[in-house]
Amino acid sequence: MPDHPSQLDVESIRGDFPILSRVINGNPIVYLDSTATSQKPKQVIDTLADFYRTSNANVHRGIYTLSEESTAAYEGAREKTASFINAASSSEIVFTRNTTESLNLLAYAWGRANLNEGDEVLVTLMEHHSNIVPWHMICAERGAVLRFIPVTDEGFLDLTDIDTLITERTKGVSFTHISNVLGTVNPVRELVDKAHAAGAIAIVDGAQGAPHVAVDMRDMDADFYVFSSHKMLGPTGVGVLYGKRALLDEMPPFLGGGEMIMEVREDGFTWKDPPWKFEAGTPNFADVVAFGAAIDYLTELGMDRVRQHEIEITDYALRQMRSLGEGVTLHGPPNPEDRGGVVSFAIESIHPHDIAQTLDWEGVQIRAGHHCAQPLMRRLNVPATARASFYVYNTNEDVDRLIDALKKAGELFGR
Ligand code: C6P
Repeated sequence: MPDHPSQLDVESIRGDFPILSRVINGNPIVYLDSTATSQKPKQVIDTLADFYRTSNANVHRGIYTLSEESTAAYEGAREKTASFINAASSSEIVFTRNTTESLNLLAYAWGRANLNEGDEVLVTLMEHHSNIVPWHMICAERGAVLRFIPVTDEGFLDLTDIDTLITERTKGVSFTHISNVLGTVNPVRELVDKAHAAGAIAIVDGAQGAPHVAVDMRDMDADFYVFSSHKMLGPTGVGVLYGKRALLDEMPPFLGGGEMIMEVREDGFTWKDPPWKFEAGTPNFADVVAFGAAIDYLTELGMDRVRQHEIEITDYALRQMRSLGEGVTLHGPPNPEDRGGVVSFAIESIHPHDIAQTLDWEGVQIRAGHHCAQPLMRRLNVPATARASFYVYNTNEDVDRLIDALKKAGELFGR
């Protein structure tokens, strides 16, 4: 039991995650890669299996019982998603495959309609490739220019020149809520307000935001906010695109096909209202329904408690890593309150891939690589980092196992 009602009951949470009883290379698993994808509680796994066992039928297409049940469950998950992020209406929630697809949808549907020669899109140097590459592609197509907000040595966005970076040429500002490498929690509302003051739209990549902190769309005022189910205890193959209704109304559809139309004629077609106009073809309804169970699970835990737990475990991890002494570099802001539950690091004379591999021998699962953030790697002047990340099921004992395994790796590599 937790010491205080404001704390997560992590022991009981761990009991919900079957994968945490696995043994890897002779050691109980320590899963420290939730930034890449989270593990799934039995409530989500069971919802998915039960859906296929009892309610499976295509949505929006049938007037028979099973299809009506399936449609109600799918649209019910949309309602849950809307209330989880305090959207004004469930019509502002479009289901996609993942964050990447949500950002591509925006780049193409919004970008083609709104970007012209000489216009600018502003992103940051700490973006994941999925918030850079689609903008490169659409800017090249439209003759627009992609610009970058720099990053300070401490791992914050460098907003010194922000008023010269955001100008009347800026049509969109797209930035991550929380960095998947540095953990930095960005000043979302400040950037949203600056974008709006210049007449630009604000797009927030919430892939590492929505799973870890309470988000409120009406408070944040972003025009679009995107995230992935699989990083927040839900199944793979479900992404969310939140958009303000007026913008979703204005924006043309991205993919065309079944179920997004009102009428198709030989000389053209008309489309449905949002969100359905952006959901062409059979959606991933079974996984969306299970995503609804993930939202229920997180809601039950309480996002404020989730955030507090991550601050505490990150604080512990940063202190333990610092105690390893010289030769250990920790990337990102020093204060855990300024960051999410992700710690990227380097150990002098051991390649990050070697760190990850030797940790695996101890059952400790971390990611090493460029984390799909090559411009940031160049800024940090490293080819890659080792990265440990934490979620609701991680404990200080997991951090201890990480530290022990790092000490062993150090000995192995003669440090
Ligand atoms: N980052 C990581 O290990 P998808 O793959 O579409 O669900 O999410 C893409 C994405 C977008 N933005 C941010 C900030 C992200 O962290 C990610 C995914 C994983 O860091 C996989 S590369």
